[in-house]
Amino acid sequence: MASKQMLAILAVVAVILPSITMATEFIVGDEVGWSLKGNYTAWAMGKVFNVGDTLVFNYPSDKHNVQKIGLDGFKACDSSKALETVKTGKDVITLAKPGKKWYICGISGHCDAGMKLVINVAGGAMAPTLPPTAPSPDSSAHMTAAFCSKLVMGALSLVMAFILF
Ligand SMILES: [Cu+2]
Repeated sequence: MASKQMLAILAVVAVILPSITMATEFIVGDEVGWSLKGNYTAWAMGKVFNVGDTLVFNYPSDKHNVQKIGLDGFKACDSSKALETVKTGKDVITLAKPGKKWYICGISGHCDAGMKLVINVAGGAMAPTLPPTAPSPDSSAHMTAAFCSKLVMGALSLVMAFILF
């Protein structure tokens, strides 16, 4: 009986946990960090970034910095267009909104040498920016359907758990 209860609990956890947004911490460049040696196109490839996740930029604070920038500034490596600059050497940036984000190193020549990162942040099921009226038919419909199916699955698992208990 004990093992059945364990299974029931596991089933509930397995279904409910993924529906809670779990923040992922991404170490930019992994062991290379934020560096002239990094290839941030390759690093970002295949990764899924969600709202609430964090980017960690590790680097010697006297060598580099991190600038959030728009597409034009990113393309031109023009640090004068930076929206925000951080330079502690261990900068943690929380991805607060979905969409494309561009980052460069603002030290002269570094962006051109490859210290530039573009990512696409996915909405996530818990995105707080759902329009209150007239939601667009496709995207929010999918989101709602996915969310509902998770709720139903969660409820079913709970019922199952109660029966087994
Ligand atoms: Cu740099």
